[in-house]
Amino acid sequence: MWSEWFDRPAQVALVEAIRAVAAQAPFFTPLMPRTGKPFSVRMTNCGPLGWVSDRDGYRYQPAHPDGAPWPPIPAALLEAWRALADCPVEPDACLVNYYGAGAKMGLHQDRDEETFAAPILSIQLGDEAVFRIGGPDRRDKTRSFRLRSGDALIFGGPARLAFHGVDRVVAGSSTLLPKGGRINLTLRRVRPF
Ligand code: MD6
Ligand code: FE
Repeated sequence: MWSEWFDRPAQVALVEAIRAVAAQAPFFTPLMPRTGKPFSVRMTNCGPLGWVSDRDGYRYQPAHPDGAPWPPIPAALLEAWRALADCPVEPDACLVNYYGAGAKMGLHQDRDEETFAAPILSIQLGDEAVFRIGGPDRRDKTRSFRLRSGDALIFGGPARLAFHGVDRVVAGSSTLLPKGGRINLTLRRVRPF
């Protein structure tokens, strides 16, 4: 983990870049497969592929549920990937999660990608998260720690398939987003290389 890999001006610039992404690809509320229960986290994507979830299941697809292709991944994020991911190919998906008041994410594994050879790069903006991580089995012991605005984290090697989730977001812990809340960006490689 790199604490504050992005300094405050870089965080401000990233928020602007994400606003531009969301202007083209508005945040949507994903639904749990089968039950149709809404996630508390709102999502959008940039890059050739984007992750979506609805009654039909979880998947990556080239377009927003509205039908428009996802906008490109902002240059500053691709730069961070090149600096941190130790991966010979570019990411082809970037999931943007927004946590408003009370939003959280249950323990899960990221395994919808077609390859697990690339790591996932996770970037935090805004309010602090209490992040929980365990092992490759759901029953493995977990531990939790705080992720702060500007932090960057690589999920690679054995951690690539570790169960993880967000217990809660600490309201008022950052002044980056005027209306509060937390943005998490995850850069991923979906297609094999
Ligand atoms: C979050 N992050 O931090 C949720 N997944 O809001 C994830 O689910 C995640 O941070 C895979 C790799 C890194 C992550
Ligand atoms: Fe995840």
